[in-house]
Amino acid sequence: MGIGIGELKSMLERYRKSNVSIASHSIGDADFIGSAIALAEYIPNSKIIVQDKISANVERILKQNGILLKTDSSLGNPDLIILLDVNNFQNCGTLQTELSKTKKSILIIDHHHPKAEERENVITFDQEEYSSTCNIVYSVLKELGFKLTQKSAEMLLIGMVSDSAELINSTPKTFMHVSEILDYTKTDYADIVEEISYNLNSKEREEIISDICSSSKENISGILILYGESKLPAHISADFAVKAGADIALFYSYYKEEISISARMRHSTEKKRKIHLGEIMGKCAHAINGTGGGHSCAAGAYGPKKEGYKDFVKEFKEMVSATAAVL
Ligand SMILES: [Mn+2]
Repeated sequence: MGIGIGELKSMLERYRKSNVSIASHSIGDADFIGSAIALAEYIPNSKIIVQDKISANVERILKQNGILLKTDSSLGNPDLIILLDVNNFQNCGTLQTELSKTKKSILIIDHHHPKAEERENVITFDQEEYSSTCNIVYSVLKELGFKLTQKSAEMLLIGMVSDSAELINSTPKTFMHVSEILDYTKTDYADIVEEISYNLNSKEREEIISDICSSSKENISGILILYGESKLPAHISADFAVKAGADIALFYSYYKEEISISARMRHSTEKKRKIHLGEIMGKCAHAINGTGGGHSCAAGAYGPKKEGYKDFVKEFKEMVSATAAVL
């Protein structure tokens, strides 16, 4: 069942004193963590669920802000499950099975289409007029008259700015909320942008440039794909490759005993081709015996089977080429 902001407000009010588990897609990003921290402040008996890991960049941001985030890896036995920044169970990594089976009430708060799980126990707030989940959570907490701490408001701001690619993919609400929080926290916008950027030193930037130069480049029906190894975390090379001109970038790096693969895509490519990287990464993840998922333009996968990367790329390219063929 779909609801509007008024119903979302009364639902949160109703569950304020309840036990709530707040979860999200696999490899939580700044939008999930920002909105989860703010919501957890409103609902004291809540816990934030991270089923696998949060992105390296968000870990760094938390550390820089001195936020020690307490998380749990399983849903437990809550009165309500809130899913933030995701509108289906497939993208929820290892939580997928549990979410599909549970009879507990699930509230989805998201800003992505196409939507969404249609089940008896699922209530959905999913509106694209918000450019991030942080914008939705900010709106509803404002409606509730809840005063956030400075730190939580800043985390919401970071989520809003990073999810909108520094306000490029924005709506009128994005600008209104960002300006209100900047005013409330007395933060400089430039500091926030710097905080979410990677802060790379010259050696690291040299590595990125060399990884992008030595990556494979293929043009599939007008879509320029770059793929290869990244010595830094893969999402950094993928981000830079898109900034350098790739339509889609797919990079891998080794992380402990795993291979971690990141995909990024230009927003104009998403609009023209209707490609959803999160779905594709989820489908290809079996090649590395792992899991994958994420957003339409930013997604990841990881798994233990390092030698599966070639098969992963092959399938990935086939799926991209299949979407192009439909046009
Ligand atoms: Mn988001």
